Amino acid sequence: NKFPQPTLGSTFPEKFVWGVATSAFQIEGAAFADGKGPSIWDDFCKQPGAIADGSDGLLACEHYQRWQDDLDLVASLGVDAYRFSVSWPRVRPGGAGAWNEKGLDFYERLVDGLLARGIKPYLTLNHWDLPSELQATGGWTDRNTVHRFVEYAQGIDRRMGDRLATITTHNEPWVMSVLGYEQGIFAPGIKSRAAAMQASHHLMLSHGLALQALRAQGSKARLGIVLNLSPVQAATDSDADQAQAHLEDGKLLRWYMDPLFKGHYPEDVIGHLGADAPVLHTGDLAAIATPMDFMGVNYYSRSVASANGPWDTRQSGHPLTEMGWEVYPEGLTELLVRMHTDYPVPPLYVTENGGAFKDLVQDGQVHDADRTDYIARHIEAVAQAMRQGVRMEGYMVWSLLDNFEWASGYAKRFGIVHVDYATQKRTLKDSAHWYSNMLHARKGRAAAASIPHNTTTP
Ligand code: GBH
Repeated sequence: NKFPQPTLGSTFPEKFVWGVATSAFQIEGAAFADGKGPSIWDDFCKQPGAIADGSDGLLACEHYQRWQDDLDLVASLGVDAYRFSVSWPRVRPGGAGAWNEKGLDFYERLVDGLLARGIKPYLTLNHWDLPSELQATGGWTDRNTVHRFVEYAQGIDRRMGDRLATITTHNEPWVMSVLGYEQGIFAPGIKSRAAAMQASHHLMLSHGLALQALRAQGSKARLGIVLNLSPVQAATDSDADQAQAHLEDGKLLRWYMDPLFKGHYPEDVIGHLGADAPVLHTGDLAAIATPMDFMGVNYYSRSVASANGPWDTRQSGHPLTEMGWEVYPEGLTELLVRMHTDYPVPPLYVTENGGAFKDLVQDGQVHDADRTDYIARHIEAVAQAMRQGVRMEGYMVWSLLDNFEWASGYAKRFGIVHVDYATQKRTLKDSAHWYSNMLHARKGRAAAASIPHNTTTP
């Protein structure tokens, strides 16, 4: 085998959770089927120039119709877990008011379908597709949205929480707030740093309040959040670059980790923000620091900080993915060890890791050696972190399927399963075969190990 085989036996315990991940807007399609309301991403796709290829999420992978076949595909891979998200406007179209039974039924069937196939459901409540009606009053900048989110969390937990392994409140609050409200390159397309920081605070507050509400109603699921994190390295050892790296680390990592685990926002970042710092109410920080049962990290690359403005990844000397992101697995070890060292973290998962690469489609096969190499090296980076004492519980590939890659549309493919959008045909790429072989081999070893050796047949 030309790919490094991770030594699963020695480093990863038998109960380590291997999975694949998706999100609702990126795969479901059926944007207005069965009573679903519009989300801010349905709206954003209509803004001229917002999506690179002019596409939208109306059809996506048609997962809403094809979910049973897709779950069979997930099962065939031999994974332990499937991470997916619920579309809030599918289950409560206006974000408040009436619930949509057909939407709730869809996710309940999905959860039961996973359990029937022996796969643990890892549910995310908010993977960015806020109901449009809540955006009309300011979206995440409006404190009202916090309370609507808590109700949404309670409704999902009441309906299916008894069958979920975990509930994640938010996927990547940094992306939602900074890319959505400051840079405006993601929905809702706003360009205001003050709005972004207020949105960020409300996302974190709603996370903490949702945890409290779910615990109060006796939720059986383990509860946590998912952050997109990277180690931030200085481009040079000059004082200016080091200072820039410290600030960027403050905005990306400490801005979220400090309130979650230390009960306050980082002072240097608050100072840097000045008048753009968020408005807090008494008790908000205590709510955000509500203990979690697990935490997820989405890791794609490192970040390099330079005082001279954005650092061009092409000068790194490392291979780049189709997104222009460096392939830098060492950064994952560095990040996990740092989280474990600097914060009292609960058990950690890598909830997303993967890359957009050029696939070679040939004779019914899809060759993606770069993706296999990327995944293998990052799994090895997780193993390295575990050997240094980090408590890791699982690893999930982003993504199960090629899908709607947000502002990049369908042009960038992250799947380990290829989707031919003209026919919706799914084809396992070489990386899926590699991942699946590894997981089946592991199951084989586990089964062999559980056969009692010293028994004699009568
Ligand atoms: C995730 O976000 C999303 O959760 C998922 O829905 C999405 O499909 C997937 O990643 C792939 O994009 O320019 O080198 O500094 C990823 C969050 C934040 C990761 C910005 C890359 C910039 C890398 N991204 N980050 S770089």
